[in-house]
Amino acid sequence: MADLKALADAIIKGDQETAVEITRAALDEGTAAKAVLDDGLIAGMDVVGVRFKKSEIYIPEVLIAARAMKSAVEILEPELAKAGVEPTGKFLIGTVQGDLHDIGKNLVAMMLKGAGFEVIDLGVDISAEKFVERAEATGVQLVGMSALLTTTMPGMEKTLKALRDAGVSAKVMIGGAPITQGYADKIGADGYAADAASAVDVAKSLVA
Ligand code: B1M
Repeated sequence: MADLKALADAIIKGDQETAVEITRAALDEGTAAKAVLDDGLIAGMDVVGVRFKKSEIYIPEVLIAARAMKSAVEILEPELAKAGVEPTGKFLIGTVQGDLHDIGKNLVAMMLKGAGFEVIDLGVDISAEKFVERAEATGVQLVGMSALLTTTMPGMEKTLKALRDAGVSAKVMIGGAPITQGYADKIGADGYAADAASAVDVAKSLVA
């Protein structure tokens, strides 16, 4: 039986080798990729977040944990994607300008792929102009924005306005730790999701 607690501990310690090893072993013995993600990787990263907030650890430790998480997530990605069904829609996603956080955004992208969306991932620090240019060029049905900083949240409103001003008809959904349904309503976004799993439900409902 895979030790997902040990996996969470490996993420907390930033032990990339052990995180990758346990992730592979868990998949080999048939543990569901979603359980490895939720009970191992995300559980570990949650602890990292709490410790960072309390200043018990600092940015280098967080970066090392993030690197371990990224390597393990890369192993999980094909398994999560396999759970997908038919192509559901085209989804453009990125982290807004000034914001370099991408772990959550990558998870959302991965879950969307798993649910059958074709995902175009723009990466981090994406300007409103870039979102508009790529949305127009790709003809996506959905544009998703992620923000992890209260200081970069206004980039969502700016991007949404730029998309509307340019006549882009794609539905827009937003998410990230500081984002709420209230904020989504305030700026006029079509959808909000608190986590990667509900992002899939919201995206599906928006293209239905
Ligand atoms: Co940063 N950081 N960070 N950081 N960091 C936070 C966000 C912070 C809350 C930590 C804290 O103080 N407790 C804080 C923000 C405070 C605030 O604004 N209120 C913070 C800060 C201050 C900073 C810096 C300013 C620190 C500094 O330099 N002084 C700096 C900013 C850099 C920048 O972006 N310009 C910074 C830097 C970094 C690192 C580079 C070290 C690293 C990022 C590495 C990377 O992403 N590649 C990092 C990390 C790792 C964190 C924490 C610890 C973890 C974030 C994370 O990956 N969580 C974070 C504390 C925390 O959140 N607990 C913190 C795991 C991830 C799975 O969750 O991203 O929330 P999350 O995604 C979820 C949902 O939000 C949702 O689904 C995801 C999966 O379930 N979701 C969506 C996300 N996007 C969505 C989009 C959707 C739908 C749902 O639709 C499109």
